[in-house]
Amino acid sequence: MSRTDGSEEPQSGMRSEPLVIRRLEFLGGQASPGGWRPDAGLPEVAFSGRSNVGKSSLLNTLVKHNSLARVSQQPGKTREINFFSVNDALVLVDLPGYGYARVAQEERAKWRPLINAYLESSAQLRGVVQLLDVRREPSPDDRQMLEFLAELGAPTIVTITKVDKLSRARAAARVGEITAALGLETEQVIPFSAVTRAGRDELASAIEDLVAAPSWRQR
Ligand SMILES: Nc1nc2c(ncn2[C@@H]2O[C@H](COP(=O)(O)OP(=O)(O)O)[C@@H](O)[C@H]2O)c(=O)[nH]1
Ligand SMILES: [Mg+2]
Repeated sequence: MSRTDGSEEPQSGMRSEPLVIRRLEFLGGQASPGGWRPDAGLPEVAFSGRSNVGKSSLLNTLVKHNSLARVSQQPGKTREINFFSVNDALVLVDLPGYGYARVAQEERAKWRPLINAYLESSAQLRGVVQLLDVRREPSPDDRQMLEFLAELGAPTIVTITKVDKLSRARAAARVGEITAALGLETEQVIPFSAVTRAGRDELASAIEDLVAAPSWRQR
């Protein structure tokens, strides 16, 4: 699932496209708190959201490579934390989707300790991308996750997914409502669509900035 692609050199006079993927590698999955995970050598950026929010589609759009989403959708793998290295420079961390109504209570009890242990203990974590669906009210699980990230002090980017499902005006209004309801800063919030690819480059730039900054844990 690696690729080497020399065809994406920036044209003279143009700003280089953010986060051009030259090499993408699935490192493996973590199934339980304290279980196997890859060595924490590279900066990590994690992706969090409820099931069906569009996380696999967003990751796919971000890296322009469908292998990543394929791994993330394998049965069993969706309950694990999946790690992907990008250009041998950073690691994208796909956290299990939470809060799906059809998931048994017992299953639901597992994701939070796994996710929380990852977020609390990962020394190279530089930030978290939290996904919210433009058409849905943020769930209690969404709010708990954002509160947990705020308590940790982890830099958080919020992407509002599936904005193509609403008219431009309606989507902008919903983004404003969600931002206000959750007390977010406008600069933290990126409207996103995997269908139109709106927000892809903005998200990629924001991730580059997170990776370039020193870890908030060392500040
Ligand atoms: N219209 C539209 N549909 C989307 C978008 N992102 C995801 N979807 C759809 O929403 C469903 C769930 O997407 P998926 O990426 O698998 O969500 P995940 O469970 O969070 O990984 C699928 O039917 C996708 O095709 C988007 O930006 N626009
Ligand atoms: Mg998925």
